[in-house]
Amino acid sequence: MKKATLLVWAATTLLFSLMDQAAFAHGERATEPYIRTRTVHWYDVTWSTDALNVNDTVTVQGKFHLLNDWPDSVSLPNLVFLSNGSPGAVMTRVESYINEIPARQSTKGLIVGRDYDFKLVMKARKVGQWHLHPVMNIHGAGAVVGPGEWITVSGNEADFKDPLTTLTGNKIDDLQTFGVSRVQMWQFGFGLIAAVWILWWLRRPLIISRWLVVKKGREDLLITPMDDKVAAALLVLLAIVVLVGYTRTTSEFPELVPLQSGSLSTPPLPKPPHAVEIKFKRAEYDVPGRSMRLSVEMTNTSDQPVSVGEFTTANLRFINKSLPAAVAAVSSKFPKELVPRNGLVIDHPEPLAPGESRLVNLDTTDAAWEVERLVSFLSNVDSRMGGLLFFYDGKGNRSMSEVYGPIVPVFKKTI
Ligand SMILES: [Cu+2]
Repeated sequence: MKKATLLVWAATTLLFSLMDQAAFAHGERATEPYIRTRTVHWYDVTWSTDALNVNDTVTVQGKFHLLNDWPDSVSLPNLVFLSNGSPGAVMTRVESYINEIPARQSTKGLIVGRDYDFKLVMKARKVGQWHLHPVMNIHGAGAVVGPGEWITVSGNEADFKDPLTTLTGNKIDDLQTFGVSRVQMWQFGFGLIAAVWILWWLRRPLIISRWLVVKKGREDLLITPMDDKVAAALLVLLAIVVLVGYTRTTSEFPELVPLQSGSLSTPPLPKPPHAVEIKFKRAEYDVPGRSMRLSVEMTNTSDQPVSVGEFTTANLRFINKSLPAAVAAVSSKFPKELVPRNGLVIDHPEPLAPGESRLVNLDTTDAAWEVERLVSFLSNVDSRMGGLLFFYDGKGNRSMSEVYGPIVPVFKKTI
């Protein structure tokens, strides 16, 4: 007995010591890799600041590309909602846009293969350090989380205010508390009526005695004339409450706008510059080496020599460190954990001349593949990878190409 008690105590202590660890992430790595690598590719994402006070705003903006190799098992982006990923209501979303069109409602008809820009304005509410991501919710597919940055909020939470002036000029001091007492009054009022009604019946002998009465065929004893009177009075009372409540509310707020549903639509951005045609040859993931290797044939269709600068997938940015334009494209403020240290290694790094075709092997080796839980593409029924390649010409102009195809797991290097 004593042994068992000790065991329970030890197990409980262990469990609580594990639970005590603070949760730093909020599921951004939980989405299946085939969704993170082959649907929404976020790029050029910036955060206007990483430290702010309560009531200050931070703007998250950038672009996203919808990959042509959209998985069959994922719903197409026919209806999407732009949102933010942060641990709870630590910030309030005050504005959101897709292609500069307000995105407070859902947006319909996004086109696979095209690009859009987005902007989120978030107002700090709770003091702390919060990981802030843009998120695209796709109807039927779920949330695709963009890159996250740690934002430090300081100040006094009690100072947080969310004021608003309505279309009719009514000034609301704080949306957090507006109308709350009215809602509570209605909930409490109806709760009280319900409680009185239940107590009216509960005060009498209950189940067994009533069952015996029914068994003896004397249902007439179950409901007294007084019950009928109380029921009628309650009915009249409820009708009066609803009627008076409705009349008073409509006279106090004569102009009401119902909650808005429906959806918006926007044409995609003009196609970004495209200088290089990609012919996918082969991709492998080297399990012990934690390395994703790609073999592609690149053809330069532009009139300028271009070089590979960056490969991006699932918010990871593999940078060709031998190309200054590519290195310069990564802001010093961009989250370091999303820029793998080993970068992108190219076996033929010399610029691709106009019209030239070349077979190029790209190597991305980093523990990030494991850390970001991207290697389960090896056990998917549809083992494919996808991403974006950025190219730079001599003048620093950037162009973009998609790359995607099947991937095979290997245990020693074959590319
Ligand atoms: Cu996060």
